[in-house]
Amino acid sequence: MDKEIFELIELENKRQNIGIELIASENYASIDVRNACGSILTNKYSEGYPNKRYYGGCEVVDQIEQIAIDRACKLFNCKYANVQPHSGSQANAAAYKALLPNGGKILSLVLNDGGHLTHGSKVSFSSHLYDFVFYPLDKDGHLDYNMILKIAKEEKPDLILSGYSSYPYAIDFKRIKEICDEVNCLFMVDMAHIAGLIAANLHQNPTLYADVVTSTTHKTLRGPRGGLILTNDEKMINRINQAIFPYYQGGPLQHIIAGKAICFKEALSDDFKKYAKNVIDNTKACRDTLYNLNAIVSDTDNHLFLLNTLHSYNLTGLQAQKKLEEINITTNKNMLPNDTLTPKETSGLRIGFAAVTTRGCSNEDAKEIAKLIHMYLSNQIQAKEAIDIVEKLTQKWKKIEEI
Ligand code: DSN
Repeated sequence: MDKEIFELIELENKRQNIGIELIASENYASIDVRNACGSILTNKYSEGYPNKRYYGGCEVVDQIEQIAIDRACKLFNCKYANVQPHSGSQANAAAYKALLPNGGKILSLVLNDGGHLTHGSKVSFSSHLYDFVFYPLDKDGHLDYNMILKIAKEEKPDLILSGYSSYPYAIDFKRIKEICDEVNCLFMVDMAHIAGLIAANLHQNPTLYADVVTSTTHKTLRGPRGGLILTNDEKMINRINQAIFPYYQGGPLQHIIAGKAICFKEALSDDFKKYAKNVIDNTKACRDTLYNLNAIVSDTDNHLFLLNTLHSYNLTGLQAQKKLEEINITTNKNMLPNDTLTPKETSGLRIGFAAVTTRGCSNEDAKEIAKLIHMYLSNQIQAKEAIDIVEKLTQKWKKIEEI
């Protein structure tokens, strides 16, 4: 046994159990998902796709991958899926390649307003391979569809990209599709953050409108760490498949694909629908409590909201993140719309309830967490007392290894 590593895994297990996890992109996969991901499937090479492999001995993994594809299509009500992307970034790279084989112009959200690195950041492959132009949020932090239309008419992009990393409101994909039709361009959605809410029919489904939809499987969807691509267009799925393998990736991770298949089955259940509703209710309860305590917060329609720590507590996002870590609450610093600080500091935090709701966080617990965050960031409570409250809450909830 490699004691060094297994002791560290045990330490991380302890950290996850004693902490309140409010990073909006994290969650806890079920024991079935984790067992599949830790299974002997990791031993198998299977470059290619079901029944079209470059290796022998793929008859079993062919079935696993086909089940994952079929369940993904059922869950998101679409015709074709590629379940091989190792991550959301790989999924986005392949989607761009399939949509714009010769490069082109992509209209995407200003990154500081909630876009992702692969949505045109200077430090990501995306801005090196494609010509990105951007639309901003309005002064209240909402999408302004008329503004998107105006910019699209000026810029004439080949593709409009929607789906964000820190946008707390519902997205009208139908409206963006109308804009795409008006300016005659393609439409792509990266639904990674809200995939679980879409699966539970609590958000408009982008597969009805977009040419290609990408996602991760480990955020609100609560599966293994990995990516996913969906489309209703037969020509497009062929291009997507080629863009994943052999263009960007080699051997698929069949142990993770098995975990994705299990996650899709779990997400089709009534229990998952209740879970996703609780995520939204808990997020709103925490946000409303902070608002009533006079903190400056965005509103929320989904699994996350933004807390302006600079103007609420005179702390940068980085300082607030570090301070909450002292009492075992994990969040991440996040740029706010029109932020005046750098991405390394930021003016606020992104707070999400997907993970703690999986452990059994109730609406009352969510309100208590809000009060605790407020009191600790405004120095009204000592660390020792705050840690005791965190411990009481987490001890009531499910242990990570029992999920
Ligand atoms: N890093 C993820 C997030 O935290 O939102 C996006 O990939």
